[in-house]
Amino acid sequence: MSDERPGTGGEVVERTRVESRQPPMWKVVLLNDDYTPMEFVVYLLESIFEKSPAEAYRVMMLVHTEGRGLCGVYPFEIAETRANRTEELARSAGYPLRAVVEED
Ligand code: TYC
Repeated sequence: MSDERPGTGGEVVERTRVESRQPPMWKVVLLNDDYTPMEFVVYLLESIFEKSPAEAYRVMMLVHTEGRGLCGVYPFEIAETRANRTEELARSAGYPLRAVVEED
């Protein structure tokens, strides 16, 4: 009787999972605070994270009620750049808004 288990008969065993060869992705997570105006957060989500007005409002309200919310998932450099631009714009407007990058 032949052994039908893969990898026991000298054949090449191919990996079928492709995910592990992709570069890791990174989340940009927006944090709530008591000072940044809602309209300013909506504006940042539209201009930096390319959200529609409705989606930007939804994410802003999620952060406002839950404490944190996902802005998007990107390769590391894009995630870092968008998080930095978010905090820079907030800082220059005088707001303490935080956007953090986390591995997906
Ligand atoms: N909590 C803020 C307010 O009541 C609004 C806000 C939403 C702030 C989302 C930050 O990431 C944030 N003005």
